[in-house]
Amino acid sequence: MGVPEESTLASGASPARRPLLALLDAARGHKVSYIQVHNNPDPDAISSAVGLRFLYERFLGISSRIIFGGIVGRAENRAMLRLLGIQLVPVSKVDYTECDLLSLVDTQPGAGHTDMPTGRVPEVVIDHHPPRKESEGARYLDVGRPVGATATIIGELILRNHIRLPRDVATALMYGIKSDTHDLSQEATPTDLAVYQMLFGYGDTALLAQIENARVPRSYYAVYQRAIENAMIYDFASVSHLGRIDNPDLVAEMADFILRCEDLKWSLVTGIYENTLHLSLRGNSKGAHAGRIARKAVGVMGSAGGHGQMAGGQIPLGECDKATRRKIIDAVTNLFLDAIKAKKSLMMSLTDNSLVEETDTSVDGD
Ligand SMILES: [Mn+2]
Repeated sequence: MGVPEESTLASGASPARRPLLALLDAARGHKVSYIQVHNNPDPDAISSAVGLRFLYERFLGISSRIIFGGIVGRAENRAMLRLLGIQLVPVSKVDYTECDLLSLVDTQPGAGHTDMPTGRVPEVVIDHHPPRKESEGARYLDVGRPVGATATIIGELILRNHIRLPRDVATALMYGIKSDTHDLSQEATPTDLAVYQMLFGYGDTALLAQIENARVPRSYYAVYQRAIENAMIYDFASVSHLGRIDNPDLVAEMADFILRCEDLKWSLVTGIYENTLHLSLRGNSKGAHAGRIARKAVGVMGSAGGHGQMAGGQIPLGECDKATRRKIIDAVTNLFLDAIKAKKSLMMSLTDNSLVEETDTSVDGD
């Protein structure tokens, strides 16, 4: 199968084929390939890496290691790795000097949430986040396209060229698109929908459902409890600090959860994982500039990035004491509320006012 398809590809230069040929040209001839995702990778990052690895293997015979910093914490993401047989290698276990083909997906060099040697220009960068200066110089660069997921870009490269996709790769890409676009609603473009539809023919929806409904530990409910109890509403925004967490993905999950409250336009959640303050920001209005707001909230203390309605950031805390940590968290809260022009005096806890008449919940009645 490989040979005819490759020759068909090489002979054509239709607009759909051009990007794939350019990508393969950039990667061709290399021997040691690392595909790097951002720290604490999400399904979009993981699936994009899986898709790119498939392309390198299929057309160039290059096998790749998918490398990452941080941890894979979220139950769904762990289920994705387990059920689709995906192996990730920690960046601490690899030697960049051995790698002659470095590809970054769903992130770019210089991004605060991507641990990699400074100054190393990757050969390939594919990311739907806004372009960064550090990406310039990559031999193949596809950044900042207004699509909801990087998996959409990779899926399009594959499917527009009528390449058959293995079931696990297709399922991974479906989950990547679905999770980065909130089930194809938020920030999903016609391209995301079209690629998802094409993937549908190859993927396994039963497996996808199994990933999405992954079992969770009891500690997960304790985090929900903390997120709710600590959530304060200021005007039209909620801010909740989780304190220490054992999985940095929890800030994003709780930010999404709280934003469902009908009174809110913004939700900010912070948590401390391994001496770093992680923050996640979600906005639900069309013109939300979450990335810009997150950068203002972090200020000079750390780094942040994101797109329209979703953003994240990190502030290194080092060994600072409790009082200093408190000051930093207060500063983030204030900078955030100033950036969105929320009135700090209009403050109440999330669950205030939401208690409608007390209903009888006793179980020993009757
Ligand atoms: Mn993404």
